[in-house]
Amino acid sequence: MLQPRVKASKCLVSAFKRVFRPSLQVWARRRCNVAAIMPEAAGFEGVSDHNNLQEYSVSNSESFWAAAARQRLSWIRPFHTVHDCDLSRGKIRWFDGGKLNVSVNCLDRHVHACPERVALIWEKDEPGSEVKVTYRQLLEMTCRLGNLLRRRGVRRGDVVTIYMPPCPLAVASMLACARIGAAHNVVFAGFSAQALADRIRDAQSSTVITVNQGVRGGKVAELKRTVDTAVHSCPTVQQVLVAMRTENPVAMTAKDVAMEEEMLQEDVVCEPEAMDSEDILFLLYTSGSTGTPKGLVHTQAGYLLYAALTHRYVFSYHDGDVFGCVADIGWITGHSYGIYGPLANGGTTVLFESTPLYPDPGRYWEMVQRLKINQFYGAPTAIRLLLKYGDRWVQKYDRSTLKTLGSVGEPINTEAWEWYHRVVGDGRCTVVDTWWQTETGGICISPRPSGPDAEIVPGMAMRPFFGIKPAIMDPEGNVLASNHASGALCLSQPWPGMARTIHNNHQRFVETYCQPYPGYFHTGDGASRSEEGYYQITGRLDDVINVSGHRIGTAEIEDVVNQCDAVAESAVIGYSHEIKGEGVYVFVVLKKDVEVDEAELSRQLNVMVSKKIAKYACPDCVQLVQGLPKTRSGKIMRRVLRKVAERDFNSLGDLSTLDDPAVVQKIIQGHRDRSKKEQQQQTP
Ligand code: 7RM
Repeated sequence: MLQPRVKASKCLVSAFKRVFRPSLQVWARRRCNVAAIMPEAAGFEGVSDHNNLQEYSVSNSESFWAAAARQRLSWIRPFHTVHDCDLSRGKIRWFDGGKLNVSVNCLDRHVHACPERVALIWEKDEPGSEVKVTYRQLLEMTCRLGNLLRRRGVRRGDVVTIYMPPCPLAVASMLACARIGAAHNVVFAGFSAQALADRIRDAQSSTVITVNQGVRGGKVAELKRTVDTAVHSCPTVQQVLVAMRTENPVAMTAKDVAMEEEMLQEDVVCEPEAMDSEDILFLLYTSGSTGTPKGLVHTQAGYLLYAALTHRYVFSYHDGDVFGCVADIGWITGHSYGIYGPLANGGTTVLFESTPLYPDPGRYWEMVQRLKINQFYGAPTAIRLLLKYGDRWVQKYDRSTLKTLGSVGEPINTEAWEWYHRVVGDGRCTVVDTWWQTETGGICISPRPSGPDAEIVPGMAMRPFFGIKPAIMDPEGNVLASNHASGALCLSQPWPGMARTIHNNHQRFVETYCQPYPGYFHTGDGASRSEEGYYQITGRLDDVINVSGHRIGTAEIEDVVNQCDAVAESAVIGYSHEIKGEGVYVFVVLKKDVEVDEAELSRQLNVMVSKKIAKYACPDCVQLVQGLPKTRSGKIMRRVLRKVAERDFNSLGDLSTLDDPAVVQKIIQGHRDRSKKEQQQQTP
């Protein structure tokens, strides 16, 4: 679709002013208001508050995104078409005709404006040893690395795999790829050699960038050795660039390149490639419902614009703020809110190398105090973990710089939300539960932006971002138009940040996201819309269970279970039940030093669930476990628990992404012991 041309001659404008002066004053007032909300939107007619700006952004998405793209991004050549999409075929194109370079947008333009501004604060594993990197320094690093990659044969369109912990050289590696037009493929540095090899092979990478060793939670990880093992089964790999995170030398092979040494030989100026808007910026692998991970593809302009805009407006990021996203760079959250959003906005962003418990449960808040963090963005799983250790670890530290607290990755239960708000934020910070996916590129639903006084309901993502139009579907594919509805969450129109395809498998992209509800983007999550029109994410669709004909989100039950004093964490699974269709199976991790047996806990939970939800939602089975099977990003692998609950122990599927695969055997043993006890009780 072409951009509308809106240009009136001067004399026409003055004639218009003479006739319509009174109404023009009203318009000018409005224009003034909206500019305070979002300067990009100044000039949108009839827009005066967040609500009508949101409506405008959805019904005039071309003019909305055109204005945002022109004002937020620096273009080498302007785009001629805002969007050209056909969701039903998985055709998604934004800003065609435009050329730009993402690294220039994230670095050069800020170096021109304020070279000594801090771009990165590298919060190394050992508290108090942080390293600050200015925009000038980061540009220099990026250029040297860009030149090195070019000299070593990396070309526009190649895929470079990055296997590094969060550190400035990892960011420079990503931006160097962007500078020379290569796509990066960051693999979380906690993945095994096999998982890494699968991803290198699927991406057909010939270059890998890594570090000699990683350091996390006081422990050393032999990352280079893991890469060596992976590369054995990756015939495409020709070279491995090795940076030194520690001083310990590692064995180097013929393929290995001493990265920092060679960087020193390179020029500090590196000509940026002029990239087309729809060229690939990066691949990022994520798990689907099958065993094979999918390499989601994000492109240049749309992704960057969406990351920048959401970062600014969801978190209310202002110039000079210090943004603290604790997600690893190996996940989409690290990409969009650890790096691209903040850097596109000329912000200062924290790269967190450690863990929430190192050296003690006060780490996050000690860091907040020391680095004067203004926005903190983390995951509910960590919040629940820290909550267990009590308030004193938080209260020890000055958190008065905090303004916004963000939550991402999974539903945040009310208890964790309230603790985050009351204890961490002293009841004065804005808490934003942000819903989005690797596929969406950036935040799609969250309580902000909205008026500063707009209500925020605990544990609810609530409001669609600009340009996002959610739809709730029934199983037959009908749009549920009224409020007070629940069903499959779809997004009704394309937005610039969405993934374009799955690397080498567009068919799978179309089948997974576009075909279930033709014309809509299928998220795979369930959601409900309240009477007030607010959205609540109920969890993956496969997590919605049906008990005696009643629908219930496992997250809703977990919410209640987690309110039980004895419970640290839980996972609720639906399993086939003779009479009810599906029964409720609860896996529970107890708080430290709590002693209660399964029967007693089961009784307590039944009372609580029937009181807070309904009798039908009561647990049929409660199993105590030492730990839940979690991926390294902290997501519970429900698929495994479902298999256990179904006694299907022989087809557990791919466990390579689990943080600690040993917990699975313990859970199976616990399940067997439990069944034996039950049988003994039945046969006297
Ligand atoms: C950003 C990220 C995506 C899946 C998504 C949901 C779940 C994420 C929330 C959430 C409830 C939230 N990308 N999810 N955020 N569920 N409330 N605020 O996590 O690709 O790794 O995962 O995570 O199920 O589909 S992701």
